[in-house]
Amino acid sequence: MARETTLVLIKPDGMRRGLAGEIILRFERRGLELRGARLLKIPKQMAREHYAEHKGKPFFGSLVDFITSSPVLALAVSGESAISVVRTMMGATHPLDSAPGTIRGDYALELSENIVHGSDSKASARRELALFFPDGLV
Ligand code: IDP
Ligand code: MG
Repeated sequence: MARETTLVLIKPDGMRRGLAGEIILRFERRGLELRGARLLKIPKQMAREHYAEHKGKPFFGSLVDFITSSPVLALAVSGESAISVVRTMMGATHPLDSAPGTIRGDYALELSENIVHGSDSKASARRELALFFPDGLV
């Protein structure tokens, strides 16, 4: 048990559909705390860096194109076991496998447009938070 901070991105599809408020509400109601928020259109090079683990996979190019297609909301979300709690709240990567009650299970159907990103480990969270919040958190 430990307090953690994780990076959440409300992806371009989530922003275009006006779901940012609902998603933030879910995290806040769960007891998680916002320690950073940044609305930005991700530059291509930054997207390649963010998704570096997927470099070389067939969907890498379309993933980078999609995440850079319009603004995202980057959030630093803190709380007890925040990394795994947020992943559980997001649901499975493919929305068709995501349970009802999860963000993807309630709002998405397509793998490539699955609304949210959340760091998948302590190492990823550290790396991704540094990329999106280079000046640190409040
Ligand atoms: P995650 O977002 O649940 O951590 P990852 O495996 O890290 O899932 O993949 C990053 C994102 O890339 C996914 O959220 C999804 O939108 C997209 N993606 C993953 N696998 C595929 C695929 O096989 N084809 C197309 N897009 C994919
Ligand atoms: Mg991932």
